[in-house]
Amino acid sequence: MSDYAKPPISPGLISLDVSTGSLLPSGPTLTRRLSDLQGCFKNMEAWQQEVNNGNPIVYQVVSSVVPEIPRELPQSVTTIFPGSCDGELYMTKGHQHPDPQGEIYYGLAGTGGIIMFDGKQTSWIDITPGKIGYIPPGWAHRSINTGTSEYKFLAVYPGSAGHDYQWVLKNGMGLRAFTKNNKFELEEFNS
Ligand code: M6P
Ligand code: ZN
Repeated sequence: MSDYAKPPISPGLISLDVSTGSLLPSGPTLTRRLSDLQGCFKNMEAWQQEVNNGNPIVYQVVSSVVPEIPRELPQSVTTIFPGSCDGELYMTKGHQHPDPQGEIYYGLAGTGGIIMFDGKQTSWIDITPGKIGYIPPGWAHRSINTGTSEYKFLAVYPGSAGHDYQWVLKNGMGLRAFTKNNKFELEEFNS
């Protein structure tokens, strides 16, 4: 498996293949199956059934060799596969940054969006290839594939930011994204 580079890191070029979502050179790749998204989907029975019945891959994250440590600027390419669980669209776990730092997501392929939540206000941003979504400090963020093909985006974030998943499990994300009768719908998180 590829690993992160060890500081001090030399200036370098990274090639991004948009069709495969791969980086060269690349760091670790993370694969999240439906079972890794425990507590994320509204219909927990449907989630459990689909975990028992094949446990599909929901998304993959390919990291660059730049490590998640203070003052570095890591990047990653996330591919969310198309799909839904009882209508709730495939998504990332979603996280808050323990060190409140901003982040950008740049759309590479497919159609998707970002749900953001600061504990009070919610926001939805559509992402398509060429669009940049800005995540301000203090806003938890979750990505959604709203289409029928793979949704890919590049993330760039400060190495000190970190990932707090418990915050999302405790506070929710403000909104949920569904496909109903082939139409995209956003609903209040606890409706
Ligand atoms: C983006 C970045 C990563 C994050 C990944 C998956 O690539 O924000 O830091 O890990 O999306 O999101 P999550 O960690 O919420 O599963
Ligand atoms: Zn983040």
